[in-house]
Amino acid sequence: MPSRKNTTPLGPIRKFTITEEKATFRSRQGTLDVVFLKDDVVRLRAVKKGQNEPDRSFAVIPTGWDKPETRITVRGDSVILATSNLSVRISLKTGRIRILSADRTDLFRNAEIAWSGAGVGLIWKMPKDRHIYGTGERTGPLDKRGTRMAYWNTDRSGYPVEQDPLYQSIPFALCMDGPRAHGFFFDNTFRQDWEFSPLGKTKAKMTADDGALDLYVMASGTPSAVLERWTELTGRMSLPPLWALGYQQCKWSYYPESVVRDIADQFRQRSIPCDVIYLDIDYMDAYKDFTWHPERFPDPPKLVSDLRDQGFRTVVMLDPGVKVEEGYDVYETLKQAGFVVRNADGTPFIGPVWPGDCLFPDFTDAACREWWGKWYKGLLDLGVAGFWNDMNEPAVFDAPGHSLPLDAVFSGDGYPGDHRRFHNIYGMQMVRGTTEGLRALRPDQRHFVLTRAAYAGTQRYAAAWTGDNCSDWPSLRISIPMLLNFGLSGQAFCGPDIGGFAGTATPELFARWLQVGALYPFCRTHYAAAPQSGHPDINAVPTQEPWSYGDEWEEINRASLELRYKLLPYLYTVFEEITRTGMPVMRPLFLQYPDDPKTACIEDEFLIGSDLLCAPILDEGRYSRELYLPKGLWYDYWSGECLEGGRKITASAPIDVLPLFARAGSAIPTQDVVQHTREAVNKPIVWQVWPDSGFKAIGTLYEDDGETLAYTRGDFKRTTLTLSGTKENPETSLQHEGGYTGRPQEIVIAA
Ligand code: MIG
Repeated sequence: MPSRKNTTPLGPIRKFTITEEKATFRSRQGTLDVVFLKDDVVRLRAVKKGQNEPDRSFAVIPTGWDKPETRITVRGDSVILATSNLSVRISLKTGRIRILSADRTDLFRNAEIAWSGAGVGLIWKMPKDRHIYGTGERTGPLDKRGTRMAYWNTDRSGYPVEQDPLYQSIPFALCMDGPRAHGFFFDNTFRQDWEFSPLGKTKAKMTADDGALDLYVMASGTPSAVLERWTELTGRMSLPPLWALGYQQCKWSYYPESVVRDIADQFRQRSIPCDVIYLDIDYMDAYKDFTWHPERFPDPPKLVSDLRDQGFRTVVMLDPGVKVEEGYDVYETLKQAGFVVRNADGTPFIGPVWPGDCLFPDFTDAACREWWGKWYKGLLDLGVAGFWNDMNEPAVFDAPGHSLPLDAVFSGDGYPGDHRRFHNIYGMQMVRGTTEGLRALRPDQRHFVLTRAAYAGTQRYAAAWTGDNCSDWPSLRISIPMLLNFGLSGQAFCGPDIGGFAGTATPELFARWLQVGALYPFCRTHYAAAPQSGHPDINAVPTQEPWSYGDEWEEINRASLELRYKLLPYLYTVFEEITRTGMPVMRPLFLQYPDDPKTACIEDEFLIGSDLLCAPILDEGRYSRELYLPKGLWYDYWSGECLEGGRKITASAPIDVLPLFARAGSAIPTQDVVQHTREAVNKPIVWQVWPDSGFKAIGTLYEDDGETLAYTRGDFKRTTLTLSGTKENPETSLQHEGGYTGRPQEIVIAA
């Protein structure tokens, strides 16, 4: 929708009706429903006259919210609907909308709903100093003011740091007006385009190519409260298995079996901690899902169980395209059932991906998702621990738009539609099938699924990585704002390919990347070396394992991963927190310090949980950096030096040092280095206690069996450590909750 000129606004309201359920405003052009879902959440939904748009969402789940009390006032030519927290004012004369929070912040001012052809959009005035975050998977700056962005899941291998859009679409924004936060979500799966004028200007616009204007506005005050609402509305990740928090090693591809075994042996011989080894597409027979290459992997159960004995889990890849091949059972059953993506004329769509010509399962059909989920039985039975779903934008070779034809047809669980409507949720519905299948097959186990494509709410089914980045310094740098915005969008279990996927990392780049990568929520090295990725000889490509760069670098890389394993008890505790609150693992400073305006645009530092601050080195040849410490006292994690915050400091960062700081007043549960997560079972927890100026500190530790759902039945242990007293006479108390036994605990007080 290019400009106001070519569009038709909702316009004057000719009639309005108000019921218990909702308020409905009708104009000559369309209908607008306003529904308060909670005292601080309102939904606005507009459809064009004559448009028959099903009211259903892939993102939104039942919330259990109580319907709030709503007041209705007619004042002049306006109708005002209000709860204690939020008011929506509709001008009957113009159809324009104003949404205010209780503290009179203008969330949407002079907002106009308008249609253009099949498209729908919202144009409004935005305060000049509002910051915008979230918006899903994006390169570019942390603050999205002054940017244009699209939502259309896109496979772009070796993407440059300016690439937009990427693989995932999460049309949610977290907005900050000084310390006050609100959020909005434009729930529409068609292609969307958003544009926010730079700071200092006021134009804001979002459009979708078709469908309804379906807008949820969350006005909760603090950013953490908004994220709580947002993740109630679209769901949270469930607690991952502990091993999935360990380090993961991946390459396109490790094969044959002897290579995989050698990689595993190297990790253990060199004492470099690692929990997971990946098998990329080449483990399959002719890229056929749920098969194994007979020569490369002659005895998969033996391999997987030997790896397991060494403390490694195996994760394998599955792509959506199912090879067309007579006699191949996956293909035969899919063809027979018929739940496939179809051409406009009703014939099955066939397009090439890695296996050659493929059918594409119609994951928008519940029966298809169930069929897909059942195939995982064989892999689970032989011991495979996790699953990686790739190419699920979906990517189609040699095709216009590198995907399915726009008029391809999907069944849509009873609301059929075309590819324009279902493109952005194809990947989400694929991992939904995967995860629901795994849950049906192993109901008491936690599962790990990794996806490349997604829509809002996909964290309910899978973790995500940021696709095919590059082995260069700019790609390292943007990984920070990318992951921060990803986490603010609800996808907290995320990470990029450490070291970069395309190209070759220098030793220094890899070392610096692994240093910060050790604190990414999802910590995996991955790189492309396969002949198909343009390397004629897989053995001639420089390798990207922690030991690939010589002894000195190996020592640095080992230390990076050792830090992750030391901090695992803390990381796990932070992960458990997301499942209850929606606060991401990796947090921008403003999320913890919304009152401090200096934190608003910091995008090269971050917090892990609330107590650890990391300011990584993101440039070649740099051995110190400036960083901002929020107000309060901080400890240099390495030297224990106590530093006054609320100012910039310079940290020295020789090549083997990651600048890291602990918040005074915190207590961080750690452990001694282990080589993989299972090894930690009976090792003591070591509390690192960092007293504040009054010699107080508090921290929590969450423990459970790390594998099953027993914790949901009370089989967990939450410990709260409290420090009081004085330096000479410290007093610590440990309080426990839950029925799990837990590990022994030791306490170390810094300073
Ligand atoms: O067309 O499976 O993003 O991680 O190694 C490329 C091979 C297909 C793209 C994924 C990448 C993976 C690669 N895949």
